Amino acid sequence: MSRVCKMSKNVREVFRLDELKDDIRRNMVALLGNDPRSKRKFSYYNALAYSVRERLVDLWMRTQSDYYDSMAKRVYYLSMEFLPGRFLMNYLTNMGIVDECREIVAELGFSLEELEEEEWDAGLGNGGLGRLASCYLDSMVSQNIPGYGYGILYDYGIFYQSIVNGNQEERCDNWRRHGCPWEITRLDTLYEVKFYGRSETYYDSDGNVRFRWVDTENVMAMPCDILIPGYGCSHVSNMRLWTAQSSREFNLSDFNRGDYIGAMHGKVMSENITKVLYPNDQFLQGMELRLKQQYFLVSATFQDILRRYLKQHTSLAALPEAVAVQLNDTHPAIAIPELMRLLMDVYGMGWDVAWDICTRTFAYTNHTVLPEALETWPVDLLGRLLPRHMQIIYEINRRFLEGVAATFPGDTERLSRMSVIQEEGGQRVRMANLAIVGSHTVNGVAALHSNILQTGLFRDFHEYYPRKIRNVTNGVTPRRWLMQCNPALSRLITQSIGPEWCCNLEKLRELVPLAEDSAFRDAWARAKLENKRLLSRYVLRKVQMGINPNTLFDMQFKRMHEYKRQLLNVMHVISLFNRIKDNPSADITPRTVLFGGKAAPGYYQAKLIIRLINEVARVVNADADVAGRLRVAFLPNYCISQAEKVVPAADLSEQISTAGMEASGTGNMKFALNGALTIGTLDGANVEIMEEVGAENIFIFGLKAHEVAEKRRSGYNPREFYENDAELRRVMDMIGSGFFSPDERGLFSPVYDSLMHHGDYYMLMADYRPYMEAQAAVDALYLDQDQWVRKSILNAANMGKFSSDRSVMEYARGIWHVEPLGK
Ligand code: F58
Repeated sequence: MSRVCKMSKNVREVFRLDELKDDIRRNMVALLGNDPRSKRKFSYYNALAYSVRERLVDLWMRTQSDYYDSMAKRVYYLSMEFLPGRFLMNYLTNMGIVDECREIVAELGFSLEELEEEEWDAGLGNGGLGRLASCYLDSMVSQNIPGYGYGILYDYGIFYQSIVNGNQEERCDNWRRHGCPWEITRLDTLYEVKFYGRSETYYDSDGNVRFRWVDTENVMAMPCDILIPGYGCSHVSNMRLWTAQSSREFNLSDFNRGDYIGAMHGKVMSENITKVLYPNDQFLQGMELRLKQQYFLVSATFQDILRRYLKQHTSLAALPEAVAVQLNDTHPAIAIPELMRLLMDVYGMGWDVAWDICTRTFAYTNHTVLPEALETWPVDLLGRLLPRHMQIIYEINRRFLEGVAATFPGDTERLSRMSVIQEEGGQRVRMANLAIVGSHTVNGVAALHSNILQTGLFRDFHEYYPRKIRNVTNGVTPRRWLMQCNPALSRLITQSIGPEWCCNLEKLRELVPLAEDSAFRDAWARAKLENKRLLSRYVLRKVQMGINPNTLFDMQFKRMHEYKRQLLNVMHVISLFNRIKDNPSADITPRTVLFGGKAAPGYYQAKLIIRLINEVARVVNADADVAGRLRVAFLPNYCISQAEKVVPAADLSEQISTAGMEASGTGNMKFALNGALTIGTLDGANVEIMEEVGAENIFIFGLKAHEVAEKRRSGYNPREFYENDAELRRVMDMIGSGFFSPDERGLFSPVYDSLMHHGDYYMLMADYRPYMEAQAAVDALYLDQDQWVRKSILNAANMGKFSSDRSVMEYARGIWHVEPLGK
């Protein structure tokens, strides 16, 4: 922290702020070829971005030589997804120059906010898993842990969602169409990535059998770096994202044969690898291109890691002492056979030595227990695309099962459950099993989730490797998710307890006594109201709808998925509507219910729920009896920059997944950190949020994870709830009968049927009444603003645990075995 404060004192000098205005003008001309007298916001945003970035390059090079000189152990975070969102404000925040920059930009005739809005989000991920990776990069570099992100630079990130006649429509997210000032393309670094071909045996000079991978089709990987400044900028790291380039000789042979179009086709096909992010959340499509993307990331990354390592080491034997690789879910798990291949086939090691190095290098984080999201690849496909890897996987499995059989003699059922190869329904490679076997540590992302891994999904593995499966509860970076997104509240907090909280979130606890101070409560309420006003303006701009900042802002923003139960929220909205219609003079707490989230393009039921939200909104918002008491809106294209507007303005955060299904959740943390009260089930990290903020400051309802499991076992009958609850019955009948879709009566039958006729897998019917009761408690409390604000303060004050700084330190000490540099 002392370093941070020192930096902010002489920030003008360090970042040459006196020259910033001239640099912006210079970049307008020299880099962008624009007339500085033009008032184009986009040009000025770019000129500012380049001028900010160039101030970090020096610090970044210094950081890299620090790491090199100290021979520090490095952490590589391998992820198919990163969700950094926008960079400009994050750079300025972490450099500590937001206010200074605002002044300079004003002198040029702009507001910082309007230039900020010119930036497109880098949406290189689907949701929580990708955003977590970005929070972890921020926390690693801010705490001087030598870490790098490795991922893919997709040309098209997560699709742009628009709502047309109530339906989701997807448009391609051509986010770099007008360039991206943050990326530093390394045109001179290229690695060759191989595909297809076959594995050939030969004898080396000592007469040993060896393997080589031949007759391959090759694609080149080119890196593009994006700098990641730590808070206070004592260190600057980077994420390295790969793009696919066609290989030259591949084309040349075709060109020489005179087949120009054929050669161009090959070029286009190979460059397709990094074209587009797969938009599925919690569902894996077994497409060949997806597996290609995974191996492309892994192969390029390991060439880069080993090149860097071999600059300072003569033997690979000490790799695990110098390198820790964290696999962000199983998506990069093909890295395990890849490292084995490199160590054996390229560097000549024997199996046992190579395997020991491998298992001491990798650790794997699991983010889901949903069966449809667990990756398996058909053996045929994997064997065709990566023949040598398939051989290695078989050998890993053979040796592994030998060990299991020795520990559990005669237990063939167990062998087939634990095998890396699934036999039933055509042979497939189970990537989770491979990742567990090839890693030294496996972690879940919240206490409940890790417990479910140990006792449920990975139980056999937990019995076999009793210390391998552990927990590291997720966290979010307080820099972006409080300091940057919520200046009003941050200012108040800093005035009250000093600035240290943003690097030591536990400090927020000093706010606890202030919850009893009515002047502080007023200031807190004013900050919230200011944020609600800002959001109201945004909503008006986006969906042309006026919302009243003095109503309770009830928010559910996350990917659309049945297990997240946006439908349960809608059922509550419909119930409120009915209550108002039945008794128009009833005294009810005015609410604005806001939704946002993307549905996977092929996920029919999730898309239908978006439509339902919009149709319910249409009916509710047009009703004169309801006016002023209930409003509903769906904000299109939920993304990081939208989250930064939504999160600070929430009163109530909806975290209502079926217990046992949300691994952790991180939106829950962001909302509570910004003073929203949570209504939620005992699922994922909600359990730990309750422990931290106190059961009296959160609205917990519904079945617990073990009760959901028991109900599934003993037979769950959703109709029972329908028959015994008139209010629920009425809601269901309205959905089923076409009340919200008068022109197409059967439109929402699939929604009705999923609950009434297809078993209500996510148990909405069972949780409806408890949810309604919890919502009634919310209404009552909101009427007592003093108590509400008190609890809002206590929520934020007790969120210290959920800083990603804490999570990253747990990984560093317990899994990666690295210490912050300079300590
Ligand atoms: C999410 N997973 C979990 N997966 O659902 C959430 O509970 C958790 O907080 C978060 O990870 C971080 O740990 C998630 O976002 C994906 O998006 C995958 C993308 C690739 C296909 C499979 C799902």
